[in-house]
Amino acid sequence: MALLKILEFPDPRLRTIAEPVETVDDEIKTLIDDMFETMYDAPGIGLAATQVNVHKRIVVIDISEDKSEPLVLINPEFEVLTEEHEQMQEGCLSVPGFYENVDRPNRIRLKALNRDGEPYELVAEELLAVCIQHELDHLNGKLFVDHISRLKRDRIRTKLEKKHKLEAAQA
Ligand code: QAP
Ligand code: CO
Repeated sequence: MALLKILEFPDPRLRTIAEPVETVDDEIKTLIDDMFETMYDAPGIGLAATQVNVHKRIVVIDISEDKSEPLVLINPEFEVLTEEHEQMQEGCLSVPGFYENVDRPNRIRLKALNRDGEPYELVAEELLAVCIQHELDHLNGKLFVDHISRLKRDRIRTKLEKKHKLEAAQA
């Protein structure tokens, strides 16, 4: 197992559109295991392969308190099941230290493949629904900061660019 390096906003590689997985082989399974280790270490509740600079349609999620509900999403798709929206404060491992409210549909149906490459479906609500939509955005090169005002996004960009300059100077 290995901890992977997480790309941070405004890294342009986060804008890459991920490619579908053709076969769930050992290489993909190792990547999934490393993504879980990286997410739990952070700690976080969701991580997309895009964030670790692998541009394949793979997401890992665990919204439980005790790492007991790992969810693997390969080639995920969702449909919105309600007009109702949820406003939730979102964060992101690729936007460390910043949290903003985002509006999203609060009930969706997910279709994906699991770690064994088998198809499954589930209906998700509230935090899980929000988390799935947030992570699927990553696979399409989108970030939660794209859902907030330009002013807020630009402030976050400036602060993170400063942090990255400091980190580079210390390296
Ligand atoms: C996406 O985000 C999410 O800023 C997953 O310093 C978040 O796991 C969906 C994290 C909230 C819905 C609601 C963020 C860790 C983790 C940080 C995460 C940080 C350390 C974010
Ligand atoms: Co994120």
